Amino acid sequence: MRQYRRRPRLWFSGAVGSMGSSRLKARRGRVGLLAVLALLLATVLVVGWLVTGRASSAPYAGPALYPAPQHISGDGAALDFSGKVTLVIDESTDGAARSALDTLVREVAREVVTTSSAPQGDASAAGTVVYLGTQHSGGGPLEDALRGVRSAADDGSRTAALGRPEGYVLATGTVSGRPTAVLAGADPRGTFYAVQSLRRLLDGGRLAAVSVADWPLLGTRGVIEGFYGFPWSTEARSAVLDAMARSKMNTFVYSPKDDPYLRARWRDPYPDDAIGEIRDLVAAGQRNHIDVAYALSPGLDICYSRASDLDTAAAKIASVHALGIRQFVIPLDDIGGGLTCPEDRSRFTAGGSAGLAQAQAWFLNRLRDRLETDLPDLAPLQMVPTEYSGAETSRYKSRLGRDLDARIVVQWTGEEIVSHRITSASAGAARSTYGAPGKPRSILVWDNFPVNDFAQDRLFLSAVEERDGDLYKSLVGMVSNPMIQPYASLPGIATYADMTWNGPAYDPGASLDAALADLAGGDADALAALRAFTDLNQNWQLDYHPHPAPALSQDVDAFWSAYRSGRTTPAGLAERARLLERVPELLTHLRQPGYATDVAAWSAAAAHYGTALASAVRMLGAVHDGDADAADAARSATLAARDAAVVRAQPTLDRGTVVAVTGDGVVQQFLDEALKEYANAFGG
Ligand code: LTM
Repeated sequence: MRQYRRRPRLWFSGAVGSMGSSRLKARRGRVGLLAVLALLLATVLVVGWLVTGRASSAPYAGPALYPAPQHISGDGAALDFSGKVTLVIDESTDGAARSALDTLVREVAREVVTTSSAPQGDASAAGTVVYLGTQHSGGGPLEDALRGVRSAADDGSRTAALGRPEGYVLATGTVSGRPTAVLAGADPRGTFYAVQSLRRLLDGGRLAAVSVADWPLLGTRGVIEGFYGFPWSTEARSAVLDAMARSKMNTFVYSPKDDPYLRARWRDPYPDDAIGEIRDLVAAGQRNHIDVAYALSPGLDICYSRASDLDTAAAKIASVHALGIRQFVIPLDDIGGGLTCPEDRSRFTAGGSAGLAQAQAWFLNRLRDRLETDLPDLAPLQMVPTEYSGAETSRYKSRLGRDLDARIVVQWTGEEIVSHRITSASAGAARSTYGAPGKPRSILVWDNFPVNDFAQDRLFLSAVEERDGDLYKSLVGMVSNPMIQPYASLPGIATYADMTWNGPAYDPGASLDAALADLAGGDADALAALRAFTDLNQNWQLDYHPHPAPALSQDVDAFWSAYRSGRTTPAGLAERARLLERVPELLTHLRQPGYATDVAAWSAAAAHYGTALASAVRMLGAVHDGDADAADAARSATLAARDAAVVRAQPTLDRGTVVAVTGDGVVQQFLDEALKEYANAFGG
């Protein structure tokens, strides 16, 4: 069992000023590096063969693949996608995968030809050939090509990948003299994921020699829009689903607490405009191989035993099913602890919370049976219990576990509502707690990461951490409840995808850094700003984080240590301050323009803190030089910028306009200490 350990996160501590280097130098370096790698590769292969008597895989040397695959090697051939590319795609191949591949290849290739059979004749005429399809046992061009790019060392993992749900193989090589890539899925979704991996691995128009055999460890991986506050817009949901697909997530649960037709007015049918939004969401899901689940939350005023409420819930579900939704959840979280109607009080007599569990199980079992008859194509029904956290038993949980149909999946948030850690031991215990004797319950984690509805003045931009790597052994899935700000949630969601795809290989720091680089889309200045801004907003678990703003803290510590020992102060802090001043503008260059809008109040505060830091550094220089006038002017600028950073600027749905809090107190502490130095020198 591997545990994600919390450790100082200093991923962004590199000099913030160094951006860009000579392309020529980089290319020369790359050629040299390739020669060394080729030599190494040959040595490894020969030694591997001599020692084991079997073929060994070559190390892969291209861009890193996220989520980390189960198996990747450098077997095969490097391919050029910048010239002519021939796509060989059987007509039965998944539409989303075809269209994703077509779009991707057209971004880099000079000419794209699509055909359904293997190219014949002159080997050079087809350019680079790409086979895409879902593996059929019956054979065909895809299977022939897969045999053609066979790698003895990778045979076992390829067979494993193509035998598992959502698995895929991406292999390169030469087939009949033609440079060839084969993208083969175990099923349509796996085929789509092969294309997503190709997207990550393509470096401009080049693909390094690579052989990937991959599959997810956890079945359900996704996002639950389950927070309080402004529900996301249709455009934002569509952007989030597109990003989820790039990270191979497969589920989006629609459960915004402030959609009235889902909770407060759950009995009312959706009006046309609102149902249109759900229709758009389903379309985004279909385009991205993401199952959209709908959560109906009747718990505020339902009468569990009343036939008309059962009919209404079934009808509401049917109305959404008509849009193409096939997964349903009944969240009963955050409701009162009692029964609201006299019929329930006289029927469910177990007493207190056990009576509530009895009523809920009664209703849910009937709803499940009804849906099975009326809508037989549904995924297993899911529910969120009223006591949805903690693996310890209670009267409510044991009654629910005993009475609730064993086929209903329970959503659970871990040991706490916002769980610092989620361990396999606790997930295993929850299976028993919410199950019947001898029948452990299927549990899906509703993970309150990186949700900020309980602290709407904050952004939580860290990677997900401290989830056991082997949780996939105890759970059917995990979904992340994100922030009210959809675009700002994207990097955190990407780390969540990495953690759920391959828990044992998950590295929070590397995963977050890759997500930020992806969002910056190759703009080095924007990436530097994004990293500096992310650093200021790390403390998701408000009461817990031991390393506030780690990179800024490192610069502050280095500054004080030099200043107090009379050495020349390092440039890092002043450079970071100048970068922070540019954050609002630089964030508008990200691939997702919505990010800058989402975080506008926080990035404005960061910019003011940048000005305050820069002014304070100037003030300390003047203090050191004994220049009272200069110190005075810098002090006034420091105070003005500090005040500007704490104006009310962030609107909320239910708490008015709040101050956007950033920097985890590190800036304020630096300013306080700097102002003390001024006071010691000049009084005041
Ligand atoms: O976590 C659950 C099951 N319910 C609510 C969420 O809707 C809310 O977003 C989070 C965080 O505040 N807490 C809850 O209790």
